[in-house]
Amino acid sequence: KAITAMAKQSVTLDVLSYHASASLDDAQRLRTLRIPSSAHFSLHELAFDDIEMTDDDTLRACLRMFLDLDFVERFHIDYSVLCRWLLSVKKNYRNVTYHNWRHAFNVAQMMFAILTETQWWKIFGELECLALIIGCLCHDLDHRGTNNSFQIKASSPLAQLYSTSTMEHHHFDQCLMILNSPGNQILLNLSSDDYEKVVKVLEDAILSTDLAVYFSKRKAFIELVSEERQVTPNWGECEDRRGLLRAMLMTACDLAAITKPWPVERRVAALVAGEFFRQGDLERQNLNLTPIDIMNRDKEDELPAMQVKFIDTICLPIYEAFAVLSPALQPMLDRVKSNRGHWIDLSNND
Ligand code: 5BB
Ligand code: ZN
Repeated sequence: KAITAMAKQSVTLDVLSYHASASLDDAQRLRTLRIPSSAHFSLHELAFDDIEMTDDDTLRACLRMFLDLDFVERFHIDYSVLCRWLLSVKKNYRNVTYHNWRHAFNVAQMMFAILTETQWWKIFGELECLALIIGCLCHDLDHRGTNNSFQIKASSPLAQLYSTSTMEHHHFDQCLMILNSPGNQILLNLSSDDYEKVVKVLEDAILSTDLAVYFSKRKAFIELVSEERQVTPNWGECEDRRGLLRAMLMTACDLAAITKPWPVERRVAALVAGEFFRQGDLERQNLNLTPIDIMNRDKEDELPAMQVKFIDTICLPIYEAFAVLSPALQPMLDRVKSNRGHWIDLSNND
């Protein structure tokens, strides 16, 4: 698997050349838009749905989150630069069915809602909250609608660059590139100490969205929750505990479609399935492989049963733990269970 330094450099250049910054004109236009309150957009709602929002609304909602969490004042973020950075982040998502800008926006909104409704923002402090929100917005940057195992099977340039957490390393790279692009440097006014801390937390947050990382940390998290029951103010003093909680929060927000009211969950599941099936088509056409069941269009009827398995093996454990940590998060768990009932019903009706 090892490649020479020179080959790696050319792969790096190939991968990095996709990056594009938003235009100054677009940023100036966004800068002049009025920003409605968080209540106007229902940004504190765990059952939030973005379906009625325009793209401009999603950008204004992001600005509202930055303003309400006090990031703009606290970190002396230049507002025009923030507008341009947001537009660049949005622009570096592709038009894939599920892993697009709307998914990133929904994940960030869920992080905002959890941090505010549980008051956990006090545990993390402004610096880590900033890294978490940036992390959510950037965590799937330049996703191609294909997963890590596809990159490996296709020997894609990305897989040559990173053999594990392939896509997640790439999302983080893209995130740093945008943060370092002229006119997009929202962290420019942080001290070099604070900058390094934010980038470290950001890297950890984005890499934590690899499900393999979730599985590796889950046991420790569930043990911690069974010992501690609730998040107490002294969690703020223990970096290990906070780190584990941040990683699990990223997964809980990433998978949060499963915690939404049934009409939202049903709609989003169809988008996930559409993206999986497209990867399956590519595997058949380009790699001459038979896709696994979840990516095989011929197995579409089994989708409800797959969702039940997804809920039981991946989702229930994490939302059960979060409902223990904060009663404010119980509604998420309740809706996962209710959605499970709907998927069970659908899996029986054929
Ligand atoms: C998930 C792990 N994967 C490597 C193999 C398949 N499984 S699964 O059997 O639990 C599965 C999950 C099977 C089918 C699925 O969707 C069919 C429409 C899902 C599934 N995954 N369903 C969902 O509603 C959602 Br949301 C997801 C998450 C999709 C993103 C995958 C990347 C996760 C990064 C944390
Ligand atoms: Zn994601």
